[in-house]
Amino acid sequence: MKLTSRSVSLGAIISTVTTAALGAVLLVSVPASAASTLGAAAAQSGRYFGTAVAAGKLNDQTYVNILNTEFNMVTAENEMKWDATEPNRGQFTYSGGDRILNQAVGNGKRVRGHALLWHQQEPGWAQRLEGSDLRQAMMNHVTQVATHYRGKIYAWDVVNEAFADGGGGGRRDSNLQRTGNDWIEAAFRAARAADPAAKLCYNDYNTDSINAKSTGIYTMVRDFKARGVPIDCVGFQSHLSNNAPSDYQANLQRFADLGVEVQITELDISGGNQANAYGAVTRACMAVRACTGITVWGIRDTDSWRTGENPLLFTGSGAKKAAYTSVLDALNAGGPGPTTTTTTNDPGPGGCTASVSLNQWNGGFVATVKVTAGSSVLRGWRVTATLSNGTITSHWSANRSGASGTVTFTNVDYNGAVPAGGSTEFGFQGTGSGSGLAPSCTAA
Ligand code: G2I
Repeated sequence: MKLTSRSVSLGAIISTVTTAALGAVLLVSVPASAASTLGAAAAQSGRYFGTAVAAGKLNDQTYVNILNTEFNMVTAENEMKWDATEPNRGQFTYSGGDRILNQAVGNGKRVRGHALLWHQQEPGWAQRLEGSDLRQAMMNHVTQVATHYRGKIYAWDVVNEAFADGGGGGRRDSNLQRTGNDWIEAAFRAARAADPAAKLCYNDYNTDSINAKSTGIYTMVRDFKARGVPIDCVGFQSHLSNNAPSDYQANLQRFADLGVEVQITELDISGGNQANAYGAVTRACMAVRACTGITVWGIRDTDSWRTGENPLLFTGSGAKKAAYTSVLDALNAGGPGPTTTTTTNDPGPGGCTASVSLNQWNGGFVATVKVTAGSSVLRGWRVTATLSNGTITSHWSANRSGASGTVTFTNVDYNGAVPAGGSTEFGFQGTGSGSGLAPSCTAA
């Protein structure tokens, strides 16, 4: 018997208790209190729930109210794309992207960056380039935009939609691809160098089942992991019709087993039993530990790029649809999530605390450590952490000494100063287990 706390009345639970055998009752898990918003419900298992946002709608009160209440991750629908951020070669404009980022951060949300390189929405000047001139422009674009947003982006879609549809499982032809097959890894390396704290994702559509296209991407990710190309996550856009494919979860899981996070990045579903399909997608993510969050591609049906298909969670007037309830229930039902452990010491004036968010998979892990200043400004910091069964293979936004046992991290030049009560993050990746890190922070 499966109970979801929102759909079962107290009377029904009591009658279950009085009529069922005790052993059966103990198997039933009813959360003490179910969360009432998508973001809070996802956060219970260490996940996020996000939406695409259009800067032009940030004056619409209904839109902003739903955004601020329900979501804790934001993607700029168009404003961080190449045509928006570099309309003329070497001239960067961040007004739309910054507006979305500032609105999100000001309301306690994180931001997914979308997208550094994509064959669509290239500015006209880039569409006319080829070869080494284009390659130089592409890498400069990645470096400039990732540097502008350095330290502020949770995850970047570094490369979007580079694989072809149809049976071959190969790359899509584009002027980007014609600069050489290594353009994707070159972009990931440039993005890592520019913003070492951002998770770096490959993002695509029609990859929601085990098919030739998703397998082509799977093979690329496996190769990147084997050769140390910095990739942290794969985005599954999930623009679906009718249903989630029956092997949706299995497909997410096979990527997770490569040691990357998986994220559902642009979810919308038209036709069929929409509430059921949304529930199935959400449950699939919840069942995959490395599935760190879900983003829907817009708030109300009238905000969707799929005009007339009503593929989202809110009606045009902002009312919650059946699909909303189905997603909320699935998030509240829980599932194994990215684990988060927190240790604190008493910082006192001038002191600091450290907490770690750990994404562990079979054979490896990524740890993100948050350093928080006490009641006065920090001028520098030192964090020690213990790796009893793991070895660090790479790290970012800190200096490191040691790779296993007691490992010490100190700030780099750009993140040593932390305002009173403020925080900064660094991270590392390793093989084996990252459990028991118990980081502790001292001012340096
Ligand atoms: O096409 C759906 C999505 C597929 N994956 C990548 C996403 O970035 C993509 O998003 C859509 C936006 O939702 C649309 O809003 O990307 C489209 C561009 O390919 C966006 O459409 C564009 C229109 O084509 C432009 O004419 C318009 O100026 O939106 C622009 C801003 O409203």
